[in-house]
Amino acid sequence: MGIRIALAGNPNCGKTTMFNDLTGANQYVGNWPGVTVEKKEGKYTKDKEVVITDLPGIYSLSPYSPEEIVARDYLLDGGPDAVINLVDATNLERNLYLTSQILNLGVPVVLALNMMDLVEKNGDKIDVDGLSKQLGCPVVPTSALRGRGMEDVVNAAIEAAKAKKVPESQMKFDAVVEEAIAKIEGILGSKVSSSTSRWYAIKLFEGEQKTIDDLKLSASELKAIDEVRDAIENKLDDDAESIVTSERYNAISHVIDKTVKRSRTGLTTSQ
Ligand code: BGO
Repeated sequence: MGIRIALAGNPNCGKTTMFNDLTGANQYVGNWPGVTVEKKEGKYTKDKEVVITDLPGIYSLSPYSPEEIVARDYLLDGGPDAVINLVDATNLERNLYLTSQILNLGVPVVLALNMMDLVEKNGDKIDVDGLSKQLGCPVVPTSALRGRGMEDVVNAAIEAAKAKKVPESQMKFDAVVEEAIAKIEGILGSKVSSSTSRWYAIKLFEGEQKTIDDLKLSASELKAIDEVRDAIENKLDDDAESIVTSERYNAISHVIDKTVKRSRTGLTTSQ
């Protein structure tokens, strides 16, 4: 049996460049079932047993665009054996927003810290080991443009896939929000696997209709979840979706503070 690796990341993080580096001419293009979103797959040039799927470039795994739905359904439904999540390392804070969601999907993840050539050129420093500890997954510096780190990142993904090692992220929300998520995980019980329960609990806390529909929860379970959400919304005087978004950015800021040293006022995106 071959190994399936998905490439996921924000638009412009270098996914196409990396996909071309890894697959060369061994590419086939089609559509994802039922939608007009392009699906690109290819065989890894160094090992034809490894199939690489290029997911559409997205900023989030919310269900608001066909691209986001395609990506999250593929990842949640056990499509890939591992995900390489590319981030533009010159824009780490924004790119980690998607990462913070991918880490909860119950799939092995390797973070490709792409555009490291630019980070180095800018004189900025990223503590790769520290970042790996915070995110709870392997982190590999890469430069897809220069073909650097390509073999290392695929090898890390193959290893993670074989070990079925899902991330153990240290990124946590404020205690009251964590408590609410834990309560919802309790309500879910064994309806979802333990490796995906945080993902589903967060989505139910947000009141996301797609997840409510997918999980076919009973009226009493939904009522219990509504009560948990209402209590926190009242306490924090905000809606649950906004609460989760700001908690994600707070957790990301904490990670950045611990792992990134900027030489100037900020990491830049200049080429
Ligand atoms: C242009 N380092 C650097 N420096 N650049 C990179 C790297 C890297 O590691 N990886 C990718 N890029 P895509 P998505 C461009 O096209 O792969 C560059 O959306 C230009 N084009 O070369 O397309 C890559 O698939 C003119 O840059 O990303 C590309 O994820 C001037 O990042 C861009 C400058 O890569 C996006 C850049 C005509």
